[in-house]
Amino acid sequence: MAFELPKLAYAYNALEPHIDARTMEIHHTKHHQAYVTNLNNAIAGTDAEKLSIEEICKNISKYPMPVRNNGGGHFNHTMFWSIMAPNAGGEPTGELATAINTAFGTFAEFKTQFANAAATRFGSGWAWLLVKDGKLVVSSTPNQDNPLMDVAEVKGTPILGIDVWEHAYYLHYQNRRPDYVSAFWNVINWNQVAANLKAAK
Ligand code: MN3
Repeated sequence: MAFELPKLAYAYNALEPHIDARTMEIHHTKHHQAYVTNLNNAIAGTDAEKLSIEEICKNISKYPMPVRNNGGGHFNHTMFWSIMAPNAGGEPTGELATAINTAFGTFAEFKTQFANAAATRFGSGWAWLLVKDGKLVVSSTPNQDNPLMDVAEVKGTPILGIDVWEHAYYLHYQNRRPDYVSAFWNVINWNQVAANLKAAK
């Protein structure tokens, strides 16, 4: 069974004005589709065709670079679409809020650390909130790597991620990555992040 581009749960313009429709459409139909197509080509006829994308990521050092780049791209974008939603943002509640406060002291401090990880990732990559040894931590990865990968500097289960490749923001924000990261807080689907936390534990 080949990997497939997931459908979005909302329209391309649903995250405006924070993320514009044109960026969403190109990002989903061109960038993510290319990762899916190239991943399927890279694993065609190999045992990896029987594995989940998570299983592939966890042993990524055993695969050639096209699987790492495109498999990471597929996992990362699938999570990215799901942790955003229209009429979202605000602050998390319940267990997720407690876990963030336990790890970072306050929600504001978490936001500072996450935004800093996103801003300081040089070139293309991702910033993450992940579960590591039962605790929440912030990290970032280059290219399409992610914390599931056995090659990651900080390994764990990601529950929230932001794409800081220029293709994620350049049409609307040009070089202003910090403005895009600020806007991202308005579209975070905390219910999905909370579900991701539950699943990770
Ligand atoms: Mn992207």
